[in-house]
Amino acid sequence: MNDNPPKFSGLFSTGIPENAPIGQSVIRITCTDQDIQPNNIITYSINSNEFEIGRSSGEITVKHHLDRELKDSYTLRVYANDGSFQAETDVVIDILDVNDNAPSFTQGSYTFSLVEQEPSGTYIGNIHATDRDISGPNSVVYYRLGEASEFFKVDAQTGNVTSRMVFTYRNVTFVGFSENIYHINILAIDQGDSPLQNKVPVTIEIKPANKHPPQFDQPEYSVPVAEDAVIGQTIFQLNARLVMLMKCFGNKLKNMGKSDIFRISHYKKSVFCYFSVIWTLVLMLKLNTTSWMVMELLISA
Ligand SMILES: [Ca+2]
Ligand SMILES: [Ca+2]
Ligand SMILES: [Ca+2]
Ligand SMILES: [Ca+2]
Repeated sequence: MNDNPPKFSGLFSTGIPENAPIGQSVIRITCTDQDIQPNNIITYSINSNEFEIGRSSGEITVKHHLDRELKDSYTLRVYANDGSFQAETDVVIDILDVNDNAPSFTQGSYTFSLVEQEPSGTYIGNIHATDRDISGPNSVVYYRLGEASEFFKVDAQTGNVTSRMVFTYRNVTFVGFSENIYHINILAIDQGDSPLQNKVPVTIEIKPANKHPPQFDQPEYSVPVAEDAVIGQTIFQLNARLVMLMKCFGNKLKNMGKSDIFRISHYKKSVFCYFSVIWTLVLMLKLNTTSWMVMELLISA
């Protein structure tokens, strides 16, 4: 007579590599039942998409491809049935990492610039790659140049790109002249047993040095304004040399003061042979000296 339920013969847990093929054995579940046949014949079952169990063998096998980067552990409910009684237990299956992800750069390409005449070893930019494998050698990334270079190097750990020489900007004579542009490839390689790698193109453009940085003639200008100054009145005008330098280097004037009262403005006036714009400070509102006496505007180039 069937009066003894099946009993699992222990706790079951195991690990399996994420690249285990379909059908691979994971663990064998065993039960004891003190009855005699047929009342000790156990039928096993589980509810899982990834694993299946042999109904009479109790052997759990892989049913679908696994991916540790999607799910790194399964807890399966296993049922053992002797026709009258059903016992249940949990089986923990840890998915073990395999180095199946190559490092991936945070950008598809990188573009940096370097000013000429900077010393060898100057920092140019940083490249970075990540790796989806588990922390440890499978996802520890180091960097190196795809091809040996006498011009640039990359730090294996940080991904910092630096120069190996002093560059001189070459004056371009026509559009599309690429003498000042360098192309290199940088590899990111993981440290798995079978290392995986990825490559990224890096463009470095040599820029001309700003040999004549714009300078104001005075550290500070004090300009008296009559309280009955009219709107649109020119308060202050930058000198021609400064305007020319600003135009040369593409800098913009910034009005960081009370822009609702004064406006940094420019208007056309063909005074200079190269530049037809003069930068001026123009009054925008009627002044009210009861509320303030001194106003500061910061102009930067
Ligand atoms: Ca039984
Ligand atoms: Ca994977
Ligand atoms: Ca992996
Ligand atoms: Ca990896």
